Amino acid sequence: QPGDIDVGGVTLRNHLLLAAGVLGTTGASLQRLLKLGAGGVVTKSIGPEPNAGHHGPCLIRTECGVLNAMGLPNPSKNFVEELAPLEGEPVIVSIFGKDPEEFKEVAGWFAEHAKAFELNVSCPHAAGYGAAIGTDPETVLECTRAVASYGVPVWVKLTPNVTDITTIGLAAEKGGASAIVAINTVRGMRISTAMRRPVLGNRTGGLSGKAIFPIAVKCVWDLYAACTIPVIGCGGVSTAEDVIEMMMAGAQAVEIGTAVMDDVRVFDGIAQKLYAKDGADPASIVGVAHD
Ligand code: RRO
Repeated sequence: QPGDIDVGGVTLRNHLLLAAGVLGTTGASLQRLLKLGAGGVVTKSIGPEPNAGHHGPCLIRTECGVLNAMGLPNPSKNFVEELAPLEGEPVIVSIFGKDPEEFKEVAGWFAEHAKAFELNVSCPHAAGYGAAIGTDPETVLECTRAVASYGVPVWVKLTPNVTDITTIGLAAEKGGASAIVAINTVRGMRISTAMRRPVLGNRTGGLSGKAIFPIAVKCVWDLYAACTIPVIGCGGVSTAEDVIEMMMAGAQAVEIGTAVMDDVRVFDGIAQKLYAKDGADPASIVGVAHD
């Protein structure tokens, strides 16, 4: 293990984080992932009202990844009690709202428990939330500024479903973000030919997993070139090679989501390769592909 890593105002135990959404709904599962070698963990996104989520099917596997339309299920303010046993641990609380006021309200509940906030302005299938916010630079700036007022570091998770992701990254930076996380899921859908209708209950959803890795690498590459604050890579990472590639594109740390669904020991497996004695220090490869 590499020892403490400082990224975006947070001290992590290694360069690998649990991505938002996967196994981040209870304090016990977050703790388990830390024990299994995650250097930090991001919670499931929490919003202003308790919410049961979309009707099923909410998640399907495809040949190249996973398609989900969970629909932002979350216990809202009640999530505070899940975090109490995790005091002092590298926990990043993912939050969403429909405007800067809602983001600020939700952040207020967790300001004493979060090592950082990750602003989810990028869910691809959330009416009024998510990508509706994350595609407008001015709104991203204002949501970031509102949450940054608590003095807790703010990471902003971006959607790839835009023409130019750097415009949004620069807006987050101007709003006072400490890091940018790229990317959330890519809009997609499947249709059952037998049933002649969309498979997901919500019809459309977000694609994660291997298929989106090249999209994520390109977004990290562009953000690294355009922004000053650290970029954290996310999207389809499942091997140590993927982590190294993300870092060469410019990521200072990497989040892993879909691959955890296949194997909860993925963090340990990657760390063993990433921190092998004869390997290069991962910090020394950040952005080298731009040279
Ligand atoms: O809950 C979801 O449906 C969801 C969210 Br909040 C998100 O940010 N990204 C995603 O693919 N699904």
